[in-house]
Amino acid sequence: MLRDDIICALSTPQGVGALGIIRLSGTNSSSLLTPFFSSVRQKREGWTSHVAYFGDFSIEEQHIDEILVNFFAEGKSFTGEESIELSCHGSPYIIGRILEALLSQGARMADPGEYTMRAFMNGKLDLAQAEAVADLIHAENRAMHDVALKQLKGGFSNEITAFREELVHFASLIELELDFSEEDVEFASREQLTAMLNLLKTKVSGLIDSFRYGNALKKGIATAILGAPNAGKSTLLNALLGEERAIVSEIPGTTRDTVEDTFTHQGLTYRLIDTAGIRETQDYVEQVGIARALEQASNADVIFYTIDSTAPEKDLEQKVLELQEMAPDAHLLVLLNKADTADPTPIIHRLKGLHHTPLVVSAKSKEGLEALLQKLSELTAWSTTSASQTIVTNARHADALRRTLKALQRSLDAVALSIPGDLLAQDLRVALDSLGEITGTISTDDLLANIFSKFCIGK
Ligand SMILES: Nc1nc2c(ncn2[C@@H]2O[C@H](COP(=O)(O)OP(=O)(O)OP(=O)(O)O)[C@@H](O)[C@H]2O)c(=O)[nH]1
Ligand SMILES: [Mg+2]
Repeated sequence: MLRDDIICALSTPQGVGALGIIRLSGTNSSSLLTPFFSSVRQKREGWTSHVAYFGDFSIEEQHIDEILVNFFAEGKSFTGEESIELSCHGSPYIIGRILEALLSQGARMADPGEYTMRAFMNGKLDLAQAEAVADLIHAENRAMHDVALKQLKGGFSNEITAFREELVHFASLIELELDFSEEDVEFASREQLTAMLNLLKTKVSGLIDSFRYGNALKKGIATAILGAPNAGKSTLLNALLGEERAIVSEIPGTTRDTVEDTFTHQGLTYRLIDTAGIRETQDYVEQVGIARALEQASNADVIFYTIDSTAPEKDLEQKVLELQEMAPDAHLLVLLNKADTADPTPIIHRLKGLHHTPLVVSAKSKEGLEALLQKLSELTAWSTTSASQTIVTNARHADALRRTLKALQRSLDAVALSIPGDLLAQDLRVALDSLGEITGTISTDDLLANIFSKFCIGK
């Protein structure tokens, strides 16, 4: 897949801007500039890595722009190849002329993600790190930024590599045994192998568990507001978003469809979803709305079950239990709303047996909302006591880890049942390969094309 031609692309956004940055990468890419670039310093000193050269860009006597050229020597650049970063004024005309000139000298427009793919192919980054580049560009909150940066710096890759090293050690001993199969020798202690496999299983499971959180981080933590009609759900949505996003009225059944918007609090992005009030109804549209509300509940990471303290449901204990059953993995927060006009104490007593400490709020006067946000942060922050310090945010990695886990379990079963070494070796190999897919030790052209096609052009 690696081609040795010179690629170029605009790395800054299309359109008018203060500056535009054009990147070139490939052997001798600096030579493409020779017919167009005149810089006193460059003429005097030649090209030195990591030096910026100021000069004029001209096409056949026509002066196009004053530009700044950063030169990166082979082996010292992001891609590992000789590279140029050319800053010009951000006019689409200027950028168009410069790209045209470079193409006329034999450069080719880069494919999406091709710079990062070259960096991977040249061993500057592994695959998980390359994917982190895209995540870093798209990170919209502090948590995603932290995870992407850690992954880019190789934290996750080091963990995977350490897992593989443990496995390689035993896999090679088992394979050695196969070479001496006539002699019935055991190089790999089955006791140590079992201990190692169990430890690895715990670590891999921890990473898989972190994906539920990582996925929520990436997409926004799904926070569904549920409750009876008129409980104040839409008022709460508006209060948390700080805008009049949903219609509020004293008529029960105002919200018919789900209304969704995001907000960021303490570095995490939440997808807040207002839903139709749940009740028995003959109205078809309302029924569909309620079905959608329940669907949101079953997919939610967090549920705000909102109760109108002035008119609590008779069967609210039952409702809380039902919700818990419907979304066993979700964090359920019971909110006693309209505390500005009603005393919620009797409801607090009713809920005592359910081990749910409700939060007393008023969506209208905003009292208790700070405490609600605080509680939300506590529930959704990645606990430092979790099995894994690393958070998996990539579905491809989660899939490879699940396959690793299955292969580890099969290996453990094989050891426990004293199954012949060749079958055990095969399972260990599957675990090794699945882990290797994450960092790209094992990769196919299709996989790489799929990953890098999702990148921007110029990255
Ligand atoms: N006093 C008081 N009134 C509130 C509070 N929250 C909401 N209300 C009022 O309660 C009524 C219903 O509010 P909504 O936010 O539309 O209620 P909802 O739960 O979205 O209702 P549906 O969409 O019909 O399910 C409105 O008249 C609000 O002004 C509150 O904290 N205190
Ligand atoms: Mg509503």
